Amino acid sequence: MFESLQSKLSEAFKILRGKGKITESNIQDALKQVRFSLLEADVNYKIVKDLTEKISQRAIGEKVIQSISPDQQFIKIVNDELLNLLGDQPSFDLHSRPAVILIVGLQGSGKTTAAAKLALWLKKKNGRLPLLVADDVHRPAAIDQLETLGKSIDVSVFSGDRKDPYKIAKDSLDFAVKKGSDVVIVDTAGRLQIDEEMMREAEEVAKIVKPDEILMVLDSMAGQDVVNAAVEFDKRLSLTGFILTKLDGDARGGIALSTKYVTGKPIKFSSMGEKLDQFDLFYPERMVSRILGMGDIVSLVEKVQADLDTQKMEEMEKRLKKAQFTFDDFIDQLHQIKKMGSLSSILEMIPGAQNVKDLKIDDEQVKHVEAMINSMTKKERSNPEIINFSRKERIAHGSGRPISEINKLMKNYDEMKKMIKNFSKMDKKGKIGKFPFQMK
Ligand SMILES: Nc1nc2c(ncn2[C@@H]2O[C@H](COP(=O)(O)OP(=O)(O)OP(=O)(O)O)[C@@H](O)[C@H]2O)c(=O)[nH]1
Ligand SMILES: [Mg+2]
Repeated sequence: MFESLQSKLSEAFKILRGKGKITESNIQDALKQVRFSLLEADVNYKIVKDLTEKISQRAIGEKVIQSISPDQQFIKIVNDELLNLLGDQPSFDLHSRPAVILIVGLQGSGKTTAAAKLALWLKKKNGRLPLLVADDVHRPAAIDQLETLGKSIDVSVFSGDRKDPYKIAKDSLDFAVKKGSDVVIVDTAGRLQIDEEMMREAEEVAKIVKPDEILMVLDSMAGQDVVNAAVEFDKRLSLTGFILTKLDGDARGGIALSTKYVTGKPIKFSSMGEKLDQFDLFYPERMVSRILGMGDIVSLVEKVQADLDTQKMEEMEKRLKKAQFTFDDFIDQLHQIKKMGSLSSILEMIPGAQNVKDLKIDDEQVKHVEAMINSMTKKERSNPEIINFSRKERIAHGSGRPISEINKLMKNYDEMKKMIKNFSKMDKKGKIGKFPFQMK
C-alpha cells in the first residue's frame, strides 16, 4: 500500500540530502516534490496546499540542530504534519448495553465484510457478545452473505422477515435483548452513488435503532469522489467515524489522508485483507510510518529534540534563578509542561511544591495562549509591563481571543513571575515560598 506515494516522497527527502542546512531556496524544490507526490496520490488539492504551507513554515522557521541533517529534520516535519492531518488516535468505547453500531457506505465498499470483522474484533479483543443484523434487503444474496460470515466466526445473525428493513431493524433490538447480546451491528444496503432513496432508508433505520456509532465504510482504493460521498453521508447521518477497507490493495493514499480533514470525523478502523481477522483499530502513527517508511529517522530526531529540551530546561532553570522571565519563557514553559502531560510532573521535582494539586493543561488552551503571545511584538514579549490597553486590543485582534483572555494571560504571567521570585528566594533562605501559579 502507498508504494508510489512513499517512493515519490523519498525523492523529496533526497533533494535535501547533503545540503548544509534548509534554506528558503533549497526547500522549494523539496516542497514541490512533496506537493506533486500528494497530488499524485489523489489527496484533495486544498489539503495539499494547506499541508505544504505548514511544512514550509516549519522547515524555514525551525532552528538548525547540528546533529541532525536537513533531510532528517524535514522528514520529521513531514511526519508530524501528516500525523496532524490524521488526528489523534480515536477512541472506541461502547457504553450502552446493548450498544448499536450502524454500518453504512457505498456499494461494494466492504460493508458486509467489515460488519463481520468488527463483530469478530469486538468478540476477541473486547470479550463482547455481538449480534449481526442483515438489513440489506435489496441485494438478493446479501443476507446469505452475512449469515455465512456470521457462521464462520460463530456470531448470531438476525435477518427477521428478510423483507422490511425497518421491521428487521426494530425487531433486531428485541432479539438482541432476548439473546443477551451486548452489541448490535447493523449492515445496510449500499448504492453505487449517493441516492436519495438509500439515504432516506439509512436515516430511517438510524431513527429506529438509535446507534451509538454510525460508521461509514470507505474503499481506500477508490477515487476522490468517495470523499465527497463521505461529506454527504456525514451531512445526512452525522457519522461518528469511518472504516477504511482494502488497504492491502494498491491504495494510493488519497482517501486515507483526505477523509479526516474534509469531514472532521476520524478513521476508527482499518481493514487490510479479505480474511476476517485482518482488521484493527486505526493507528495514525502506524499509517504515517507506512507512508514515509522512515520510522528510524523519526525516532532519531525525536530523541535529539528531547535532549535539546532537557538542555532548554537547564537553561531555563538558570534564568529562573536570576529571576528573569519573559513571555518567550512563558511559552517555552507551557510547551514543556504540555509535553510532560501535566504540571505535577514538574512540581514533583521542586522541593516543597508537592502539595500543589495536579493541573492539566489541554491543547486548546496552549494553542490560544500561543496565538496571543505570537500576536505580541518582540518588545512586548520581553517587557510585558509595557502592555497597556491599546496594546491588549491589538493583541486580541491579532490572536482572535477576547480581551478578557489577554487579561487572564497577563495575570497568569504575573503569578508565574511571582512564583519565580519565590523560587529565587528559595536559594537564599533554603526554602520555597507559596506557589501562586495557576492555569485556568
Ligand atoms: N482485499 C480486500 N478485499 C476486501 C476487503 N474488504 C472487503 N473486501 C472484498 O470486497 C468485496 C465487497 O465486499 P462487501 O463486504 O460485500 O462489500 P459491501 O459494501 O457489503 O457490498 P454491497 O453490500 O454490495 O454494497 C468482497 O469481495 C470482499 O471480500 C479488504 O479489506 N481487502
Ligand atoms: Mg453488503
